[in-house]
Order: sequence, then C-alpha cells, then structure tokens
Amino acid sequence: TQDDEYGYAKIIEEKDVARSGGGGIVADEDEHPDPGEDVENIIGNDDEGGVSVPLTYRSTLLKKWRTAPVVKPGAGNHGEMGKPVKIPDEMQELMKEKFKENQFNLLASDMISLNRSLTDVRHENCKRKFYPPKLPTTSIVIVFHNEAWTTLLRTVWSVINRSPRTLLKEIILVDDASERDYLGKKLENYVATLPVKTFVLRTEKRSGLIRARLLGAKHVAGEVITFLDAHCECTEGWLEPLLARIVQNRRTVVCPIIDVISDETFEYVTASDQTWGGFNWKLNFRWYRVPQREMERRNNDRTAPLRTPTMAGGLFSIDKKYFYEIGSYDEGMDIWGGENLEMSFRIWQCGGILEIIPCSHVGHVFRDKSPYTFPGGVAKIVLHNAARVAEVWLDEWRDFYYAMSTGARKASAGDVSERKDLRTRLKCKSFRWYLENIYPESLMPLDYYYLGEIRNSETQTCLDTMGRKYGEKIGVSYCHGLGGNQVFAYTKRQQIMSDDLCLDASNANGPVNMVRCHNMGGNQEWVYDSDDKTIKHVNTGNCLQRSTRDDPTTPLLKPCDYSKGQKWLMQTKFKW
Ligand code: LR7
Ligand code: MN
Repeated sequence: TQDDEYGYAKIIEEKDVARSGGGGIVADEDEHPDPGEDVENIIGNDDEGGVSVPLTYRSTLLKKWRTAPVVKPGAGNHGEMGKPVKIPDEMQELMKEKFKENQFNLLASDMISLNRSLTDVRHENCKRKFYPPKLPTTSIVIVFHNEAWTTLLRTVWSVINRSPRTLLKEIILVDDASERDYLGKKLENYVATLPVKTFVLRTEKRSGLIRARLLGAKHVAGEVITFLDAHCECTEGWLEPLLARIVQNRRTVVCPIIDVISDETFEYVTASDQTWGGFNWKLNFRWYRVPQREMERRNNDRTAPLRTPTMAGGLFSIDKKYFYEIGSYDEGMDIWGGENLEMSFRIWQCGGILEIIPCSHVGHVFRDKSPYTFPGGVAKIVLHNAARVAEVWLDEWRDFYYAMSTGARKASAGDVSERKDLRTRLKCKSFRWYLENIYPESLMPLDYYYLGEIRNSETQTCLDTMGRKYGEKIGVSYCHGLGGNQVFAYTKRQQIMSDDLCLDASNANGPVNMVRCHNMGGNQEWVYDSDDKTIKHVNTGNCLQRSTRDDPTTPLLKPCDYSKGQKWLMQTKFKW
C-alpha cells in the first residue's frame, strides 16, 4: 500500500543486480564492536569548559566499506578525499587552544577546503539504483549556536555540491543567538553569493535547537524539510534515496547513515550499516546492532531501508505537511536533548514509519562534550526534556526512567497537556504496542513482574550493581531506597535486569555476574518463588544467598536450603 500523493512515479527501478550480501564487505561485519557498548553516559559539568551531555558519539573503530581511491596529495590539499589532517608538531599548542572553542579540532577544520572532496562511500548496489526522475523539492534547515565558520560552510557547500540542483529549493540557516561576530553580517553577505538560495534567520534570544528548528521549518518553501546539524558533510548521492522513499509513502521519516567525521583529524570514517537507534532506561539514545529479524524482513539486502526504533535526531527528511500533521516538535523542550526520542515514539505510535536509508550517507562531527552553555544547568534541561518524553509517550514504562535517578524524579516536566492532547487527537497507539511491534528487543521489558529493590531478609541489604560494568560481579549494600543502582526488574522472561545488565551465573558455585542481557534464558534465567522468597538459578538449581562477613558486599550462589539468608523481598517501593 503506497500512497503516492505527489503523483510521482512510485517504483524505484533497479538494474538486474544481485540483491544479496554485497560481496567482500560482509566479512568485516563480525569485527565491529557494538557501537553502543563502550559509550559512557554522564550528566554533569566539566571543569575544562565543555559540558558533558549524554553521549551519542559513534565508535571510530568502524571499518570503511571501501578503501579510498588514491589521490596525489598536493600542498594545501588537507583532508581531500576525507583523509585525516595531520597537524605539525610546532602547531600542537595552538591546536589544543583552538580545540576548546568548539570541542573539535578547529585548526584542522580551518585547514580543509570548504569544498573538500570525499570518497563515494556507498555500497556498490546503491550506485545502480534508479530513482524516479521527478522527486519533491527539499529545503535544508541547519540550526546553529556559535558554530565554527568552516564546519558550518562546509556543511552548506557539501549540500550545494552533492545535491541535484532541481531538488534543492533553498538552504535555511537558523542562528540561535550566537555570540560570534563572523556569524552576523559577514555570514549574510557570504551566503548571498552562493549559487543556491541561502538565507539566515535569527532567534531573538537563545531558544535551543528544537525551537530554532521550528523557526526554520516555518520558512520552508520546499515540499520536504531536511534537517542537518551545522557540522556535517553530505556525500555523493545522499539526497535522492531520502526523497524517493518519501514519495513512496509520505508518512515515512528517513535518516541517512550518519558517518563519523573525526573530531580530532576530520577524517571521514564510514559507520556500520548494521546499527540502528535504541535507548536505555535513562532515556539516552544509543546505537545497537540491528537484530536478525530486521535483516530477514529486508531479505538480507543491506541497501534496503532499515526500520529503526529511534533516530539520532539531527539528520532526517520529512514531508513538510506531514511534519505539521504529526505535531512538529514539542515547543516545551529547551536547548538540547529528548526531541529525537519524542519524535521517534510519536512517529511510530501515531502511524508513521521511521527508517534509515543505507544508500544515503552524511558525515557528522561527533564530539565528546558540548561546547556551548546550557542556561540553567545541563542536568536540569536534559532531565526536563526527558521527563516530557516519559510523561507523554511512555505510559507505565516511564517508571523505568524515573527509577534510574533522584534527579529524574525531581525534574519538572512542566505542562504537557498540549502534547497529551495531540496524542489523543492523532489516536496514537500505546507504548506497549510500540514495544511489541516495533522494538521487542528494547531494554525496557514488555512484561515484568516487579520493578524495584531486591532486599535480603536476613542482612536487610539490597542487590546493587555498584555502578559496575559488563562482566563484573553483582554486589549488595545498604538499602537506600533511592533507585539507581538498586533498581532491578524481574521480567516475564525470568531475567533479573538493571538497564542493559542481567544477573548471570555460569558456574553452580557462583560468582553471580552482570552480563549484557541476551534474552535467551540460559545462564540468565532465575525463578523467584513469592511464597518461600527464594531466587533460584534455573540452570544450576542453586539459590541466591546473602553475603558473608568476609566479603559483605558479594552475594553467593549456594544449594537451596530455604534458610533466611536465601530469602529476598521484592515488594518495597522507592522513596518518591
Ligand atoms: O541551544 C542550542 N542551539 C542550537 O542551535 C544547542 C544546539 N544548537 C545546534 C548546534 O549548533 C547543532 O548544529 O543544534 C545542533 C545540534 O547540536 P549538537 O551538534 O551540539 O548536538 P549533537 O550532535 O550532540 O546531538 C544530537 O542530539 C541532539 C539532541 O537534542 C540533536 O538531535 C542533534 O541534532 C543530534 N545530532 C545528530 O543526530 C547527529 C548525530 C549524532 C548522534 C547520535
Ligand atoms: Mn551535532
């Protein structure tokens, strides 16, 4: 069922090419680390000037699809073909100094041409696809606050150089109250000389990226809105597959594969086509490996659109009318964060489709910290936005979010009545529907018996992750009742889980470790008997037991004897 409301051709023709696999590139796959795995999520200020936000950067360990064609490096050709820039020793000090301005290597960026060349990173089969000759036009909306000149204009030039002119209506730059002179009149004069209509809008006061995007969207003359961050580089053929997909179904919101432009060297590094967007209990966006079932749905065609549970947020195209029909953005969100999950849940729950289009690649400078201020405090803002997402879209699963921290429970969501009305008006489906149908692999379990602390009857201490990581032992400590490291879900799949970690034992005598949940039972299966209060490990038949005096923070796995030290209570509520 394709609703071709543009009246354009709907069939994307394809030359007679083998649709499976993709030849030699498949071999690289298994070595890819899960990009979500080594990413820490921190909220808090940092004394080096940058602000730590929940990180969403991608691992730069990812391999390239194809090796770059050989170019002869000439003097001044820094970074051509997406190559890394090497800063000479005598400039290292200056480089470090300039890094602080934008939290990326500004010196390197300034050495690279605004028109730099990139390799064609697409999968071979993508180059053989044909798109309808008549596609809708798009306006590009780029919001920025204190962006560097070269990254901003390299974004603009990459759009101009790599988009068919007939499809490119205009480029709209939205300045969100920047404080840098060059972004004033100088920028306006510069964009007036560009070969594609480009203009600058300005928010009167700092309004954050969400409201800045709403301002940009209002001025869009094209049929499709394409949002980009202000430090991107579009690659060959990036635009057509996005627009063609919207023609097939205007309720499809499409994202390119977001490649990595190194914040250190500005090297262009291709990201995996096997990751999609998810989120954890803290409502941080995370990349995860695409599950087998989605690969099968796509007939293992790696160039076919990939349905993703969530999007990163910065780079996507959406039919302009549909953008407004579906509720644009939540104007109650400030500065940064949350809007990507809000829009993702809204699209899926309210009848849309969210996809990553693997034939479209756009690079983005991923950085470790935000370079700009968060007026009122980063935690306050990020938690406010997340609370709005939880309140409007998560139904009872919002408890998982609130369980994770006192800060989350204290933050105010403000008035969300308008967004709730929108949800009702659009007759959106429940979060249960989303978990069942769109994201069964979610870290938020579909069915669970209990969410809260797990207390030992004898010692009155509680299971505690102790903030430890994958593969480490589970602990016990004084029950503080504040959630966080002492919150566990006992799921219908008989897992005892905390966010992405599950209690796991591979040996009858312990230890009991926290291992990434695999949802396949095995060593992660536990039976809680609510009558005799035991937690029995299914594979070994042994029971979870209190810690002893020699090691008071480590619970044991021992033959079941129904003593008090093997009784655990799953019945208390958090203090909130
Ligand atoms: O107050 C602000 N006003 C702004 O105009 C704060 C930011 N901005 C601009 C900023 O200059 C930039 O152009 O907004 C854009 C995004 O801000 P970044 O680049 O500091 O954010 P990010 O790349 O870390 O953030 C990702 O998550 C954000 C959540 O609110 C947005 O959705 C970003 O668009 C998003 N970026 C991407 O999806 C690119 C891939 C990163 C990932 C994963
Ligand atoms: Mn960004």
